[in-house]
Amino acid sequence: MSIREQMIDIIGVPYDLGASCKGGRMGPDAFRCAGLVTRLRELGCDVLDRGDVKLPAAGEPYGWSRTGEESVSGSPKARHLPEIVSLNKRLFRAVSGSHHNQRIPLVLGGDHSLAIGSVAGTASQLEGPLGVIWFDAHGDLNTFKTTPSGNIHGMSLAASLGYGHPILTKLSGLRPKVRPEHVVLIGARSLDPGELKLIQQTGIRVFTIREIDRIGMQEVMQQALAISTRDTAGLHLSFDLDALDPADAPGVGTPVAHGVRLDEAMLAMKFIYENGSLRSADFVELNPVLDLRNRTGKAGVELICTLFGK
Ligand code: Z70
Ligand code: MN
Ligand code: MN
Ligand code: MN
Repeated sequence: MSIREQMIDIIGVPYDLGASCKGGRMGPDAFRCAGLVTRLRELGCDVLDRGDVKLPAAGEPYGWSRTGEESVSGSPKARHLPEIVSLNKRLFRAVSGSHHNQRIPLVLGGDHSLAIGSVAGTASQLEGPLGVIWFDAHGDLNTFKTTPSGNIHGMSLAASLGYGHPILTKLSGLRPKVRPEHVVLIGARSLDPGELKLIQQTGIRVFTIREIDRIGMQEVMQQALAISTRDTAGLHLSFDLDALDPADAPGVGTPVAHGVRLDEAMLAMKFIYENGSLRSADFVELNPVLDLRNRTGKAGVELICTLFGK
């Protein structure tokens, strides 16, 4: 397939408020240092680096919680809730703006709680339903009621589906942003009891590592793209780098053994590119503090370049 002229807006979200492990706040710059913009331009993409979505400095009246912990109506804690809500509203506007300019938002994290704003922004700009492919070692399908940690990065897919506290699910409008029958989770190997229950209840298609090993990434992606693009108006890719094997991606907060190998993930990106439905993407959970010579940042750049036609 020949390379399309693709117009990409890079949007950084340099925060790790949704994660226990700190350092993800430097993720966006680590992607940039690995040459992301230059590499995409070499492919023929029209790339604008829009800089970072930022919160006002602490102390300004935007609800920075002093303790960083909020207890909401009897539920377990959701840590840094006001900041994460504010950040996602800003990201929602940035992502919506990119679509308005006919550009593809490429959101760099930062922790995975940013997907709440990113998915909502893309969903708000499509003519029909949104399909989502979510690469992750985890499910990110917890709610305030089921979370074992209080970390909002473990709740972002649930929130996008309309499950959880209204402050997250109704961040931008009342309706769920995506329907379970259009969602695919790939690479999952660390799911909590409440997440397994929600998967059963909703029927979300999950491709575990075991299934990838059994049927191969080509078959996985054929099925994943069929599910996420059938009767949808476009596709969002949310790629948590901890989906990858820790040997290929050591720079993540919560590495989980036996992940997706980089060559398998590259193949997956190639299939998404060839499908042609991609409208937006996140690459998240890059933690340069834990990385080895930016290996994970470079892996992310290779994945992104393949996603855009390398
Ligand atoms: C767990 C939780 C998570 C990433 C950890 C972990 C979630 N399910 N996500 N690291 N990237 O706390 O909800
Ligand atoms: Mn995640
Ligand atoms: Mn994860
Ligand atoms: Mn394997």
